[in-house]
Amino acid sequence: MRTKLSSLLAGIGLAAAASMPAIAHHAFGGEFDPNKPVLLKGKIITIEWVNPHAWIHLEIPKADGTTPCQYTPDAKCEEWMVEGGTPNTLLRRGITKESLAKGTEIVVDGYQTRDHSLSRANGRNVTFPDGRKLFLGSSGTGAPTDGADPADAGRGRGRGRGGF
Ligand SMILES: [Cu+2]
Repeated sequence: MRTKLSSLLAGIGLAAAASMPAIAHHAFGGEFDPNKPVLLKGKIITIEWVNPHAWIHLEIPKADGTTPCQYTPDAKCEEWMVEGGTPNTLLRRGITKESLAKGTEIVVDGYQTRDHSLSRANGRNVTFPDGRKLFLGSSGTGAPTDGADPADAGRGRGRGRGGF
């Protein structure tokens, strides 16, 4: 009986998890700084294609970079981690593992973490070498309505993007 009950409970737990909306994870403001927009141009070192967020690791060539770049010969780089939406939402927008292949140079604009010492950001848009610009973020997290998220269209724009 005990076994039956616990497997029943486990089943209910799984069903609840599966029906939870994808946007129910963390709020933007808890982790990221809406007043600290960043523009990152670099090559993809690796991606973590995992829920609830895909993470893109980029190497950014920097004069004072700490590690040798993998894709830019004779240069030093700084590694940045960029948070995107779930792999599923990215796929629906046309962002695939293949388009994020290692060594691909992309431009990402987003917002840095509240802890400015971390090289970490919430991605808004990604621009690919062929010029395609796609929304990289999660919808409904409370991120600034900066025009990046097509789902914000009906709500109008909030604050501007400052420098860019
Ligand atoms: Cu989240």
